Amino acid sequence: PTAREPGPGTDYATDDPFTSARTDWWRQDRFGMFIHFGAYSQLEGEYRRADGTVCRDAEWIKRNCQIPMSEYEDAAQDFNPSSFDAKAVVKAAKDAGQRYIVITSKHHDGYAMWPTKQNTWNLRDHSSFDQRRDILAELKSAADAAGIKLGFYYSIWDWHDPDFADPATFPRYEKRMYAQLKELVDSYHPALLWFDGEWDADNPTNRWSAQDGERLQSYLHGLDPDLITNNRVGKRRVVDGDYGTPEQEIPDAPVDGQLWESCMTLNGHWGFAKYDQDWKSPTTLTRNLLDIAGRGGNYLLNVGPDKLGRVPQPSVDRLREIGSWLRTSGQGRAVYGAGATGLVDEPSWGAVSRSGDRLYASVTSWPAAGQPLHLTAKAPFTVTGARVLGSGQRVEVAKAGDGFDLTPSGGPADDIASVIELTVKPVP
Ligand code: FHN
Repeated sequence: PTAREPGPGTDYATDDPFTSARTDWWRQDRFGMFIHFGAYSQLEGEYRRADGTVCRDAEWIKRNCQIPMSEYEDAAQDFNPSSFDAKAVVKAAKDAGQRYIVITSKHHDGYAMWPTKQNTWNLRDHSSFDQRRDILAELKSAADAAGIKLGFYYSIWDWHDPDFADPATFPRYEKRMYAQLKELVDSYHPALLWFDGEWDADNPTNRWSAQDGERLQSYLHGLDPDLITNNRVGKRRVVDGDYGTPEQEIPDAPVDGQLWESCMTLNGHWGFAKYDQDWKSPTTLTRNLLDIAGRGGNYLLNVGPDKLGRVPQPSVDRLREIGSWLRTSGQGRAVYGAGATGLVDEPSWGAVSRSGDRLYASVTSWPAAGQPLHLTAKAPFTVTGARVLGSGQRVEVAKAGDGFDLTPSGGPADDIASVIELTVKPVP
């Protein structure tokens, strides 16, 4: 493989993701869109067996519904996501206030969403889609035009490649995997690679090791020194990529020694499942983002386009509402470029994040008139200013016990969360 020279000053032995210029955008942006889209989307979550019974699942439908490979391949042959509109997807992300997108280039079913040259199990060669189209290229140019970063999810685990499961043939698979990743990096210049399927606890045939992950990681850095990778490039929960990836959960406090990103679904599934209308509310989703930012993490919120490539309307609606909260009265300052405070404990009445000399207290339980919100200090600091974003409402600040009492003079500014901006000065 041809490797580019490492970027000036990039020494991966000492490069610290917490401070590296390479990860700067990722640490600032905080909020991204995950997209699960692949051959499984064609089934829209339902598989009708020969005996008439219906089995339901989303991106795991092949395995969990035990669909014979030939039948799954037949379904993929009909896959024609002709309504996939990269500009509309990017607009939905932009409207949500999401600043990066991570789309499945290949999920566990092994189906590549770009015209890979390593096999024909891909959207160009095995589908009913317009052969001139390349949705990853379309997404890349729409994202570039909108100033949004694009990354690719890539599953190491592969249900389709016959060489994957046998240790004797695994090196052949691995060679193709390296070649596919090189295609992705060279053709689309992704800002990050999001690996998955590296585990072997529940998959004994997957012998992927931490060392395999390290080798892959350094190969990728040779291809693009600026590339960011998640931790699933090696063994999960061993921090060998740039950041940890709690899934469907939010750590209940800042995580020591690790950048992290919580990935979560909007309903109960990653891939499109037509029967799942159990959508989380915009209030819950926005508050999740605030909790995550205050604990120093990122939020990767998933959409699963349908078989035609359309993002479900309930997803678009919810994303728009989160974005509208972020755009209102500069409330987005509580998220973008903000992180764990290091100064206060997380209060029961909301979330607090910090950006430089500002604390953003996002209040989800507004106090009754005249009642204070207590902030417990865990390091000494003084407060020189306080106001509610949007209303400009006066907030009285008084030293009290182990911290400060903040007493607003009126009602909440926002039903989802009202943000009190405090100007603070740590006491050395
Ligand atoms: O099995 C996958 C699942 O389908 C989905 O892609 C999630 C997203 O983080 N990751 C895996 C499970 O850890």
